[in-house]
Amino acid sequence: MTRSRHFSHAFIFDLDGVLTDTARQHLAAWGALARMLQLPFDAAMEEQLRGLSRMDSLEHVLGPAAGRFSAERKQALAEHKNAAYVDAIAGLTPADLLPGALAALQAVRAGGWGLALASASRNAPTVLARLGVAPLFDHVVDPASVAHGKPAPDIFLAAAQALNVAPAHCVGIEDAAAGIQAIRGAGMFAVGIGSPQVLRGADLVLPDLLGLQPGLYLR
Ligand code: B16
Ligand code: MG
Repeated sequence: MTRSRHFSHAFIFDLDGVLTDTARQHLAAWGALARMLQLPFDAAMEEQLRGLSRMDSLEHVLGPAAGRFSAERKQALAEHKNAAYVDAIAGLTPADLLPGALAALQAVRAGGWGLALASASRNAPTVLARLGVAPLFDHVVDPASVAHGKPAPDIFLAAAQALNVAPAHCVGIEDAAAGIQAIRGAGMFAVGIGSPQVLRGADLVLPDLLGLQPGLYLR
């Protein structure tokens, strides 16, 4: 759904790890799958998985063992992981918004700028609804509609196009290195949420959304 208006600028948010800490539940579900398959799963892999699509994440978790699994088995493993994730997010409420998230979204709306979601997650509409913030968004990109997942810029470009705002007038906000690469590839101003060591390449890195000042990043 796109609420159509004319926007001079737009803010395009990632979901998991930015607005809510569901990155934690994604990683726990992947860790459980790796243990079930007796495959290694370490802290470095956790960082690399952030923002990747479900099937790209699965390839990463399987690593060199990926060739041993048929396409059907991979599909079943991805569904197994998703079932664990869906269970884990069943009880999400607005209290699960990360600090500063609601105020950041409200500040964008108060500024009259466009607001879109560019999450790789097919569960994003459910998560947004449970967090109580779905009505604030002008557009939510369907990740199934874009050809290439993050780190490709496609999902951010699709958001800008839906809002009819030039990429140079958009600000993207991400917690994943792959997401920052996607935003930069789209030609947008990139705000990283997390650690500057991990989010190299971002125009600005903040520890959380509490310090977000949307009006400062427009060009
Ligand atoms: P699903 P984001 C991403 O969401 C997660 O960071 C990533 O861990 C997950 O694999 C991906 O969504 C796909 O999620 O399996 O629910 O479709 O960070 O882009 O909001
Ligand atoms: Mg994320």
